[in-house]
Amino acid sequence: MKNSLTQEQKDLFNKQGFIGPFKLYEPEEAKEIFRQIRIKSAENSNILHDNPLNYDRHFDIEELTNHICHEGVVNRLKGIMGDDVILWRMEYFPKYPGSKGTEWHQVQDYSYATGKPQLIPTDTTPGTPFDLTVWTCFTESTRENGCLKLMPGSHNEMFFDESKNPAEGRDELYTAVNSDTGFYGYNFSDFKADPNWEPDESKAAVMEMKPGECIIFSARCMHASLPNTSERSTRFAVACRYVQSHVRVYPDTTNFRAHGSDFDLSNWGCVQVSGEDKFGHNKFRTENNLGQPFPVLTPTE
Ligand SMILES: O=C(O)CCC(=O)C(=O)O
Repeated sequence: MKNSLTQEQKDLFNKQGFIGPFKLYEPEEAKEIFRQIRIKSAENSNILHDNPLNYDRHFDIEELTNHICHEGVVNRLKGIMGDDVILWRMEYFPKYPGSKGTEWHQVQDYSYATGKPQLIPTDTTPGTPFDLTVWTCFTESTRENGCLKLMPGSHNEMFFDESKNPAEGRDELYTAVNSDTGFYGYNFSDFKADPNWEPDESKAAVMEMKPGECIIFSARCMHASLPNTSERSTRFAVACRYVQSHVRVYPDTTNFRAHGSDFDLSNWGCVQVSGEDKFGHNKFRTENNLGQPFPVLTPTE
């Protein structure tokens, strides 16, 4: 199988909580994809949820329809999560010149957003993550323009508690003014399990990356990014979030609320990027809003 992980890479993932960078696209190809994403993101006629954060644009931008199913992503995920893999969500992470860094955070079931879990696992295997993020950079990602940072080994202990109530960020607490916090409307430090604890920056892995490279990480692994202190260099990444198929996604939820947005989930569905659904917990979509099928791999590819 092309682009699967070696045993050594799987062991490293288990130790660190992340693995990469891996090249998915040549730099020139990645820059062209970014150009297309920028042009097409301005056009909302086929968008699934009309929202400023550009959630789930794999439903109306062909390059992202293909990206979520990229064999360099899916085959590596299979090595960690097993054969049955679902994409449940995708979002943009731009960092413009002058933007703040993203605060350190750790996420387990995404309940920080509303107080309700967005993921409920039903059949976990100890030591195997049920949720993984693939963070792909379509521009250069440098110390100057705000590259990603990860804290190796932090996936083994939760330093943040998503069940806490933040001082701002949720529903009526969200305002356009506080959207410019270090975490998209929230101060993630409100969720610290011990308010006096501080992460040890000297242990952080600072991930400078070329356009077209990706990192795979567990959201339980503490992650953040540097501020963009450059004059003109935008850093643009796309985070694709995948789960094992036993996970109930957006359980008992008709509307998804986070970061000042509220989306009706009626036309939303997960995408089975590998294997099959043996649980029947979730809704699925097999094509995007343009009628293009998601290009799911055959088992041997
Ligand atoms: O790109 C960033 O600055 C943060 C990314 C992040 O928090 C995520 O992908 O979950």
